[in-house]
Amino acid sequence: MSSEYIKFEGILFPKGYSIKHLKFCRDEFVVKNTDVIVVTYPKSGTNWVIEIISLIHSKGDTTWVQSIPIFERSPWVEVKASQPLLCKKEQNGPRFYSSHLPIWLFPKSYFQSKAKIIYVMRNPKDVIVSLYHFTKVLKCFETAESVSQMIKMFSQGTVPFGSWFDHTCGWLSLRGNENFLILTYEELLQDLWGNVEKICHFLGTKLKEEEVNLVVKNASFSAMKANKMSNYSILPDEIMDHSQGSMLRKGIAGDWKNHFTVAQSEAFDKLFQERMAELDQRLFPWE
Ligand code: PPS
Repeated sequence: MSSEYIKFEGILFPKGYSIKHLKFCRDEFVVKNTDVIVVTYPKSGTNWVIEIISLIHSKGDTTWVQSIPIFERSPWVEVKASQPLLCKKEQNGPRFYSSHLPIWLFPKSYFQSKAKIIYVMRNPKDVIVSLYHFTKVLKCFETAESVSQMIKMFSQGTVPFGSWFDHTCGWLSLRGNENFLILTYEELLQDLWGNVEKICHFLGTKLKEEEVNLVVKNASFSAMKANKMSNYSILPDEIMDHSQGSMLRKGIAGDWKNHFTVAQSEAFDKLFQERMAELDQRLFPWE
């Protein structure tokens, strides 16, 4: 499965990524104090949080989210094609961008900045399922033959962006920093309203109650699925095979129960315990 990926510093990246750009991104990209960055391991709720911060920025108004593609509102810093968007003169508030990079490949300048990072985590078993389905859709990912194969590759870290365990442990080392907010996909599902308020507080944005209501309504799974600027349907067939599924697939917690056998689940739980034992388990509020 990994033969067509590129490798940088031992981490696999999808086809089309550039090692030169990944080096530039780590060593030379200049993070600004005013930047707001959504950082995630893939399939953890990145686009959901981008939609939420876009809507917070426009106080719940949908003009921006319905006119500009989500990947232009918050471009991927590790993708070379994003550079012109990231270098655009700052307009109307902070620069938003996203990243799946592990902390050790992230722009070094961030660590001397006051930029804000929102780190989103999700039950890795649901990440596996989401990733398994998405490998059939996104053409720069190599299609996984089965959930079983995906569990194996994921457990070994031989998937794009490397090991979930290393990614999560690396970024969680920043917990407690005032410019670092941790969210989980499961908590967003349970209480979107409360989490929108939490994000507003983190960003220093004050919204009226009716504006928070609009953010919640317009960032719902159904609203995003219906918005062609947020659902990736505008990407050409060379990039995404829309006949195989979509970015907004199910949008639920616990879909792993429909895909894992009992033995697979137990083995993964054991691995999770081994790799994450030293961290406070309350950081991982999922079943
Ligand atoms: S990516 O490709 O890594 O950027 O994907 P990412 O955005 O991180 O994660 C995709 C999953 O997030 C779900 N999603 C949502 N769930 C609930 N509500 C909303 N609004 C929402 N938006 C995106 C999306 O459906 C993917 O999860 P699965 O389990 O595949 O449905």
